[in-house]
Amino acid sequence: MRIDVLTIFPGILGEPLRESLLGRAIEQGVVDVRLHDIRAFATDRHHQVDDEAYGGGPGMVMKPEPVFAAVESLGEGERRTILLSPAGRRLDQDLVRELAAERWLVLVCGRYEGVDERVVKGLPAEEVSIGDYVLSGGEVPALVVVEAVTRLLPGVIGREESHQQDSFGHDGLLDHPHYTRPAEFRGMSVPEILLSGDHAAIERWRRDAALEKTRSNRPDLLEP
Ligand code: JAH
Repeated sequence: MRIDVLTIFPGILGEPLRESLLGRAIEQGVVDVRLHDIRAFATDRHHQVDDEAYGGGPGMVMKPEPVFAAVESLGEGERRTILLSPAGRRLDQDLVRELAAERWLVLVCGRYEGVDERVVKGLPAEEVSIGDYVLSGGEVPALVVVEAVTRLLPGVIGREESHQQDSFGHDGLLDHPHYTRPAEFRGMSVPEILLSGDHAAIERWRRDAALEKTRSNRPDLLEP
């Protein structure tokens, strides 16, 4: 899969993309992530990428021309273009799976008070939000999309870890609690059953514990 990320701060993404599972996936060529500096596509003397808002008010707006020029520099092809935006469709594991099935994604990161609406209308771009909170730009959300999508690509996660996806993915529950050594830590014991070696009983305990955690932390996930 190819993912192009358009941003005025490519440095925010550079290092995280080189680390850990994501770094390995890129190195192995499972995913081809390309960073592009939107400012390099501004044609004026000062490479200006923002301007005042029509209608007035504080804060600047990201200009459309450099964004369009950056997207058009990528060439043509079947792809999904996404603008990370607090006004977007909420990212969840269903959308992540949908995106992971694509061949090519283009992620546009806004800054300032927001991006000129003609980017949404004209590119066109789908708006995607990673949650209802305010950030300073779309770079961290873009990294979230890249990581969530890359984990699902064939060959990125081995058998051991693939179990983990079921926790959120298929039964729609939170994961069960996890324990490792020591069996007692600061007066807190690991549930006996997990030390019993009775795999059927452990499986039942994990189901119940997942359901209980979901009831407690995310009752909304259990609603019909
Ligand atoms: C902030 C452009 N869903 C989280 C999110 C995504 C994008 C932005 N904020 C929050 C954002 C400023 C400018 C995008």
